[in-house]
Amino acid sequence: MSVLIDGAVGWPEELAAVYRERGYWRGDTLGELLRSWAERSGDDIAVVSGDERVSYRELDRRADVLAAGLLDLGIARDDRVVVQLPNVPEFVVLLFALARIGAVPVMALPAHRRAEISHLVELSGAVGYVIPDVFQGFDHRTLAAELDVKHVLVVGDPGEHAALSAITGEPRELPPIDPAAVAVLLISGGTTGRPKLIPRTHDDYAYNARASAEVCELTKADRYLVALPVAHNFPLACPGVLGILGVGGVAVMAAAPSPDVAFPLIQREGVTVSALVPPMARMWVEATEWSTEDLSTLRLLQVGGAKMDPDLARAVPPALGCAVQQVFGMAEGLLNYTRAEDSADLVENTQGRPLSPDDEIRVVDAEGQDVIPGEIGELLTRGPYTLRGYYRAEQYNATAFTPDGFYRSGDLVRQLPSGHLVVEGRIKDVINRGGEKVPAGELEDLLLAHPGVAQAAAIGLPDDTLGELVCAVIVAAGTPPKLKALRAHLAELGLARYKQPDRLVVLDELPLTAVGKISKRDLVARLGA
Ligand code: OOB
Repeated sequence: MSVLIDGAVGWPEELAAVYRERGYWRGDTLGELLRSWAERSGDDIAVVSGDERVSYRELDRRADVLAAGLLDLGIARDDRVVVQLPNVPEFVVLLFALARIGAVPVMALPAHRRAEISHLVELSGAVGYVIPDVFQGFDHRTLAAELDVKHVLVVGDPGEHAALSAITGEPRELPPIDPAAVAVLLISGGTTGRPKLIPRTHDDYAYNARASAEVCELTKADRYLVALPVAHNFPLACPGVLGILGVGGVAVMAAAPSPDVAFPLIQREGVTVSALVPPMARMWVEATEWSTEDLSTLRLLQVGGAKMDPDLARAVPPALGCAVQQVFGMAEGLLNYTRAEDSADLVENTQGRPLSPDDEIRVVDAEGQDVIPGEIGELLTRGPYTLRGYYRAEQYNATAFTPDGFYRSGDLVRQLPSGHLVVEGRIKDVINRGGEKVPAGELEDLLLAHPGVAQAAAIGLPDDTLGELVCAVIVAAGTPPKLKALRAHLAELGLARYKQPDRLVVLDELPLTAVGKISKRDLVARLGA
């Protein structure tokens, strides 16, 4: 097993050799890829954001200038930098600048707050934190001031910190970066306890984006709307920004995925493809009833992150005038897509099939034995772009992977003879709130910190709009707190708002399993009706 950077586990050499031989891993780094794209596409537009249009050549130049500036500042190879930017061109420039110097972005989401960010800084040992000044009413500079991180760089008004725009240097020849090294650290939503970091290498992430672009049949005529937060794997590399730049198309940045922001951009920029979570796809469909924008350029809408209702899958094409694609993916790696040639039945009723011919899929029972084909079991996977271990999580890795390196996804699926997967549920303790992942354990720990909470269980309850709502079930210590007070308490502790409970249920006692653990299954059965 190779070590990628301190604390990250790589693929065994025999498998790595196979992945190279089959052309999945081409030995390119993200930094070099941008250079070759700039040589190919020159003055073509790469990124659009508001009135700003950045050509491939200009993106390449900005990445060089920033890379030199970061080096001059003292940020070096293998250093980690927590990046918490909304959908702005600076995100793209920074991603490539860091890649060129071999420093590693930790992809925080804009909605993260002190609890998540301080954890990410600590876990990654980050030397830098890059933020907007104020985004959606939240002043990131105030949060940054509370953290123990050497460099805070701000897009916009820096206040007491440094402006990212001031980090410039004379472009220079840089030492080569190993394509097998970690390019980005993505955040897991699917793990027990605090979020884990997912190391993705240049080789594997470049393949992830390139192969996804092929499946989506992207060409340079495509214009991809970055509607979801760009730091998320889906809009970043499935095929997302990296995929569209790889074919010479245009990435159009949207400040938010809502129809009032997205539709005018689709019309103005002639957007052809975008990616959404199911609740937002539903909003787009509904908004077509009254919207006046011309959406006729749209040819493909990808929907994933949470299970899409077949009715919604059927409603997208007539309402939006485009094809729909189901995407069942995970930041850990494995991506499943429905294909253009799939029947309507497969597109509407399955979550797609694996991206790579070398994605290995097992569906196993509680004992880890393969189920009879077609039956439901846990999805295990291994392949050319699926992680072999979380970053700095040795103990956790011992159970999150099989001894032969399959990742235990925690998702319950069944596989059709065609290879398509149907997601049937999950065994991991995570709530999927409309595609946003809420690790139950993380929420429970913070609930227990409230003096009025003696015991706590966080569960997902079915919801028509979001798929699942976050429900806190507690046993009170003394007078039971109200939901509003608990939410205020969690905000005080710096938990992202999307992880806050939508509902509160107070019980005299929590049901237990035979081995004395809280039985969430019983709770969901009791409260979910
Ligand atoms: C995407 O990535 P993550 O890391 O935020 O979440 C992964 C988990 C999966 O393990 C599964 O539980 C759930 O989200 N999920 C779906 C799904 N897509 C993701 N469950 C049912 N149906 C689907 N279509 O969510 C992600 C990453 C890349 C592309 C798309 C989504």
